[in-house]
Amino acid sequence: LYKAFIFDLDGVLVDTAKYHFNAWSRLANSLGFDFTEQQNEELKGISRIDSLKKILKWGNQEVNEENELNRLANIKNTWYIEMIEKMTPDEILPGVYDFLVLSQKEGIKIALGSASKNAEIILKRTGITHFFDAIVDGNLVKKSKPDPEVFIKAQQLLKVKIQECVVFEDAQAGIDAAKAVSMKVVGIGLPSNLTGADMVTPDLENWTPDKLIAKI
Ligand code: B16
Ligand code: MG
Repeated sequence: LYKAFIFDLDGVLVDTAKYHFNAWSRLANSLGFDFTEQQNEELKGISRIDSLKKILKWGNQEVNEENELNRLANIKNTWYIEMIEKMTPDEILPGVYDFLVLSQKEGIKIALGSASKNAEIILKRTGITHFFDAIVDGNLVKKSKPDPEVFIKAQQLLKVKIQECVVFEDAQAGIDAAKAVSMKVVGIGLPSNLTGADMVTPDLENWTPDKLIAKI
């Protein structure tokens, strides 16, 4: 029944949320304000520019010119890249590596479906690029999650049907994106943060593709 797995990156395969938080906090501080880790939850899964707009609102900063928005986003991204350039395979989240190995062995096609424009660096530094039959990231899509474009692109590149795909997501925006086209979704995290997922697990540890498929 299921022939393809589409994985989100940040929060599913690796924990880059902490680096995003660090770099955005540094930018906010340089503008004279701060925001909380609770607020940071709202930035998960959404694009860089949408994140910036939310943060500026929290700090009551009025920035409307596109050039200035891009300048600020680029500063943050430079700091973010400094951190992800130092990532190692140790930073792959629990259970992920074995789950990718088993999925590949069973002939399941594997895609990335991430909002990040830095996905390739992260996959490379953590040594998991070779598992992916298709990589769809923020450079390839026009509309960000909760729009389903990213998952539809992955499904098309893998040449499978929508109903043959299972999405793995840690953010509500991603669950909503998958559900907008009725794809099955496994939520990674806490059930309270992941409304509408077909099942939720804290991580991929101790799961095999078969065991997981039986639950959705
Ligand atoms: P970048 P995902 C998302 O990754 C992050 O969750 C989100 O916080 C970030 O703003 C977005 O990527 C864009 O990232 O600035 O690297 O292009 O969860 O979709 O893998
Ligand atoms: Mg995510």
